Amino acid sequence: MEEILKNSKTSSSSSFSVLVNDQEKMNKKIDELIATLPVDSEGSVPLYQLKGCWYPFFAIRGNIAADLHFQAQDSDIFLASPPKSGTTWMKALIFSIVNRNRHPPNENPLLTTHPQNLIQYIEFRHYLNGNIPENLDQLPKPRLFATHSHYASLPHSITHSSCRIVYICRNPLDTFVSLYHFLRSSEKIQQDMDATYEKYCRGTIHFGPFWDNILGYWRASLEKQEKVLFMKYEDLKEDIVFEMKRLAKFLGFPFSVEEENEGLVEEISRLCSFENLKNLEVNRTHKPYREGGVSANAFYRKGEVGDFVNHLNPSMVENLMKITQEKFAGSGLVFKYSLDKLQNS
Ligand code: PAP
Repeated sequence: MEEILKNSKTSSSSSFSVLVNDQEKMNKKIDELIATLPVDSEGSVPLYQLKGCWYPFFAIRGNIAADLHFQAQDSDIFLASPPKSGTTWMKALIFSIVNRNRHPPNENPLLTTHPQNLIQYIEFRHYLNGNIPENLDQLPKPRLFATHSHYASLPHSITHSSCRIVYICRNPLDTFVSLYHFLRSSEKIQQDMDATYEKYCRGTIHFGPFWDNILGYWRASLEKQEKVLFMKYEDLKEDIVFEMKRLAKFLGFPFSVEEENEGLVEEISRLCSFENLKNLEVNRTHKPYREGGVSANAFYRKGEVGDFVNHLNPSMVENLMKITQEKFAGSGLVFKYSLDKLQNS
């Protein structure tokens, strides 16, 4: 993709931006590139592999378009995650922390807006189907975006600017169980647990392989601490106040001593908690959270660490733990599988 980007820059007689701002030329480039990509058609939706990441059909065009067109600003904040890792929670937290002076907790738009609509995915909302968005410059600063892309396949401008990336992930067992339930409800196809499990283990799953998605951001967070903050769902569950302070500091919106003394951190944590969000009218409805989207309540299921024990048999657990151990060997990465018992991956 960067090759195309380079070629675009040199072959355009006028300018790079003229070339990539033209929707027709963009579509042509996207089509050309997609035709060269490996495809997996075994699952409920076709997946395309780009730079190691398996994109579902509804995200591949957008990712390429964003790579060719998106201009990151240094103040931008990106939330990155593998699907079903706590993204909705983090969207609520980041939005509330960054906008707390504009929107105090009792007037927070979260009370009436689904978190998924407050921070939108770059590859399948802003650049959906490869369409160039018109309104990105009008978004309030700092602009907030989300992505499920791997670090290696992020749009070029994101990795090559000083914008910040917060990454959230979760142990592979709970992530798989959450994904399985979500695919069942969102793709309205009877998903077979064994077949979905096989695909998950093979890596040919939405934005997989799961382990590569995580390792890319893990390594980037070690190399560029000011750019990438690496967070885990289980840590948030264990000590939300500590993790929120860490997050706010990284984002450049640290809580002041006065705010901490007033209990603002706890107040925002309660607003964004699973129990509170799940029960708000905007989130508990079966109606789509946006036109053509899945039910608003599909993003809230159990919100627990360790729920995998209720869904996976021992051999599935053992196998996934073994793969995880092999993939993360030497990386220093460990996950918690329940909150009272730490098991290293
Ligand atoms: P996405 O990738 O489609 O955006 P994402 O929000 O990352 O989904 O994951 C959904 C999971 O987060 C669900 O987990 P479960 O299936 O194991 O229950 C969902 O319940 C959980 N979740 C959503 N909101 C919260 C929250 N405020 N606190 C904790 N967990 C949450």
